Amino acid sequence: MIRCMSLRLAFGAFAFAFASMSAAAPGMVLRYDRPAQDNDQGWEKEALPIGNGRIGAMVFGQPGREHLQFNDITLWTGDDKTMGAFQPFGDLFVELPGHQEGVTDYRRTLDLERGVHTVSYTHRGVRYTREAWASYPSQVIVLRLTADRPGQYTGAVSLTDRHGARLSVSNKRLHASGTLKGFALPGQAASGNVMSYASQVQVVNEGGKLMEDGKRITFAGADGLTLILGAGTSYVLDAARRFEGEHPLARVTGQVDKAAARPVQLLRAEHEDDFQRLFKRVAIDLGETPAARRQLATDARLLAYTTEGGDPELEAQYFQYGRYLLASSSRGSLPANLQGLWNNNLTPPWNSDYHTNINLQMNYWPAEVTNLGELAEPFFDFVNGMAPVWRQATADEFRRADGKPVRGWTLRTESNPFGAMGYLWNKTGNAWYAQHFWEHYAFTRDARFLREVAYPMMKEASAFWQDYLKELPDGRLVAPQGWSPEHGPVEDGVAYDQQIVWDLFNNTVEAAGILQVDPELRTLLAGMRDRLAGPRIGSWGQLLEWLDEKQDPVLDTPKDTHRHVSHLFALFPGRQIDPVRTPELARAARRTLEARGDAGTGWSMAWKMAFWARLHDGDRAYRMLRGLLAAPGARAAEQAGIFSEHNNAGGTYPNLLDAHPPFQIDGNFGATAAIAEMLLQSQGGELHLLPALPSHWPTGSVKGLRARGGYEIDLRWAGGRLQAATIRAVAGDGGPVKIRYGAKLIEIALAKGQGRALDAAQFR
Ligand code: FUC
Repeated sequence: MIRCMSLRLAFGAFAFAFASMSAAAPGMVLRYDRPAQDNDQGWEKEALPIGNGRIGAMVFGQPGREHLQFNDITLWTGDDKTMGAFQPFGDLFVELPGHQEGVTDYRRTLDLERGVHTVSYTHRGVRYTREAWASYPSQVIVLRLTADRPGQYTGAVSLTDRHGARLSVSNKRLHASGTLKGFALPGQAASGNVMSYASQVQVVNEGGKLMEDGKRITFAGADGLTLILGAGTSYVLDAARRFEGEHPLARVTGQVDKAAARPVQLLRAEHEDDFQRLFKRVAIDLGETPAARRQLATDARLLAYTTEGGDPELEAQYFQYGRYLLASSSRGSLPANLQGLWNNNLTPPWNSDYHTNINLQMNYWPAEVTNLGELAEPFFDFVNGMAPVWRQATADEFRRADGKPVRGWTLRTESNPFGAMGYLWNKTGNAWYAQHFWEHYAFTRDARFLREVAYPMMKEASAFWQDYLKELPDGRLVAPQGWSPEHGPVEDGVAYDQQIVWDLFNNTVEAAGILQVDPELRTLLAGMRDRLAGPRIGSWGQLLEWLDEKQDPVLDTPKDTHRHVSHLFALFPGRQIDPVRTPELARAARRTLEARGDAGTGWSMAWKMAFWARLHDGDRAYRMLRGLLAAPGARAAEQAGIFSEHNNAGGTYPNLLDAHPPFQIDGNFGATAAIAEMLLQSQGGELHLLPALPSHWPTGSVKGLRARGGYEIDLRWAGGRLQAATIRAVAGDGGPVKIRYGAKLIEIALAKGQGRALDAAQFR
């Protein structure tokens, strides 16, 4: 607190310079003038997500029947041998007979800043309002129904369960409690999973009366209603307990009891404070949208943007939506999966699991740079929690040259939260995960985290590669039998593996240096890093994807447009290639990207956007954004010649969720990270301001981005040029900091906790 105060004093004048920004900041509200269709299509494309990082719901907003389809991120079938799938939990319905007809002035909104979904409409002269939110502090979902006239609510509340649980009702509360033991997915045998789960809904009325009617609670003549939904499972992230913890019934009952006993205004205020504390750390303004466009509902606006562009406020909102989604799907439990924590399908695409070859990592790309570093904790906990099972699977599979099992653990492409893995091995998954541990330290300078959490993990991943790398006759080291994700043959020394191992060794050497530990290991790993077969340029100027150039009709030719461009890892999220330090390799990366094209599924386009940002090509990154933030299949877009290929694949649904298709959340997270990358980079030991500012954003500002070294940064630009910057040393020890803008590099001294205002003149 004291530190904050002094920081604020130090920035007094500066806070002023940026004060006008929040007023100009574009609206952070998604808005629709009709409800979501209550079916699978509507779920995927129109319903809106709320979540507290553990439980969440898709909200449909039909006047005659509100529907919250809810999930708990830990509800999984499968076990440590069988993949299983992430499961839908159940549904909460509120029937309001008569409200399906004669509704006017309908409005449905999602407020990203407050984390509140609102539906309002007029029916027979009465204005009805419903608000829904998922509270992290109280661990329940709240649905609040009010009207501008008393006594208007007559209807029924019901709860369903998707796995055949027993449903009951008592004391104005609906209960569902069951176990997944013996539960089988359609067409599959039951797994050994004995997970127990429970959900409850308490109905609290103001005025009128409540009655229990079979398995429903009916209400008549109520002024308002508050529904408190709690849900939980017996899952525990502990391999020693076989991931089976306490029965959730007592916990869920306690959470619902406690929330139901408190005034709903307090519940909401507490939730809004909590949510805004995270969300408001970053404000962004990419320019002003013409009022006529701003007035459109979000779905119509997305269509207009798809064909014409010209909506920087929508782009800013899309950036912030990624932050909203992370805060809603990654807190205090398992990490965000392929669909965050939203799923309505017993057999979701790719099990809605943890994919190790891009998807889980991409979910966490925005965390550090957009000032939500603590939201990566579920990912770190997940990795550490799973490691015992992964170690065993790895020891069973991989041997060193001398026949002994390798040390450490590694991964297959698919994984679940009991340690089961599926599909081919993705051996550098361990090293890629390690990068996130290192980056968390790089951004936070949290020495305890480095010593106790990151370094041990990085060291173990390094041990695997010390044991597993193979020496070529010419002395170079290669990762044996790897696969450039989902592309080409399995063979030695694929570029993707080489670059990721380089990244691991490089970061581990740096970490050991900072901690002043393991001097011999440090030397050893530095030596191995330098002997790794490195990035090479091929016959048409491309970056080679495999050790040697392929003689193939498609692979390694300019005709290859595969969506994975994994051999550019070194450019992003790695730091082995960059336009300043390794210009030739950066040119080769550009050549490869040009050939691969702009098409792809959601995550693929988001990754390419980040690649272009790292190549300092803001306009090209922006072009990718246009492709990603486009209505899938919009014919108009094809006519306009914008990414016709994309629009058959990736893109963005009316609810602004990423189309893979179907919905897959990584593209949302990747896009947010890539936009940040266009405005600020810090991977090269310097803060690079506006490294890839597109000509479409001539005027704007961003406040609160984080950079490696423990800095927080505000930027303001106009006419495509930097106007002002503030650098605050919010974490770590401060010290000299190099700051680049264009070709100009300056160095300033910044003490711990101190901030500094810079203006454009300093970069002339
Ligand atoms: C990777 C990708 C697919 C999909 C899947 C979940 O394997 O290649 O496109 O995103 O993950």
